Amino acid sequence: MQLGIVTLFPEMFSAISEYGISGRAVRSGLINLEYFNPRDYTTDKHRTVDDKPFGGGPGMLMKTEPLLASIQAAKQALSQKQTAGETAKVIYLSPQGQTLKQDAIIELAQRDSMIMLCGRYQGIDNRLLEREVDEEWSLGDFVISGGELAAMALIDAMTRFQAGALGDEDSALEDTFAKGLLHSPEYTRPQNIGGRGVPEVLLSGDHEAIRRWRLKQSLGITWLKRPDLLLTLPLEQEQIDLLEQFKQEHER
Ligand code: 9D3
Repeated sequence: MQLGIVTLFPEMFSAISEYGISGRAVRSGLINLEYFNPRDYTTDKHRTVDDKPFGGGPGMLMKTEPLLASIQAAKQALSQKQTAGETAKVIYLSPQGQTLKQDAIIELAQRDSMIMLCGRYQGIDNRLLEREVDEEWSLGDFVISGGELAAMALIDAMTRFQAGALGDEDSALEDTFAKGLLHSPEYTRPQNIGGRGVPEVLLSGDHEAIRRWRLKQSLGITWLKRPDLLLTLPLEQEQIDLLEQFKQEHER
């Protein structure tokens, strides 16, 4: 997957390009990151990347010409690497975008390339957005200071769906949310922590009993912590029965 990233702070992306699963995917060439810094496309002595909003008010906007030039450079660079017809869409990370959910991540992760536009300051001239942006995505209803952390979260989440990015022990589709439920609790050594043991079934070696216990915990914890997730999820009869058992045990 080829990613063009338009950002004033390319160094921030070392958080994903140098560490963990995404770091390995970048080192192995599964993910290719190319940065386009508007500061490199300035023409004035001070390399200015911000500008005042028409109409006044606090704060600055991103300066338009260097931003446009960096988007154009990203489009050109990605089109040269493109094998088939699919052209890279421009994705704008913004609090006004659609909220990213796991189903959107799975769809986005299938693409060969995209350009991510990371905003800073109070934002970007609306005409540039209308002309250049194909899709707008948000992390959720809270304020962060720019698009970079959102782009990194998106890249990390998409990397998990690139064939060969995960080890055998880790499956993107088995993950929390992939099945629509929260995960059951996990335990490791030591077997006793401050007088608290490990649920006996996990020590039993009875794989079918363990599967049912984990499924019951998943359903119960989802019911307790994220009941909204259960409202639209079609449950099989086994799941209905296990959740009913959990609720009865929870009452006592
Ligand atoms: C508080 C400032 N806001 C009113 C003037 C506007 C505003 C401008 C720039 C709010 C946030 C930002 C920077 N945020 C992002 O670029 C961003 C973001 C976010 O803030 N929340 C959730 N997802 C995202 S994706 C990009």
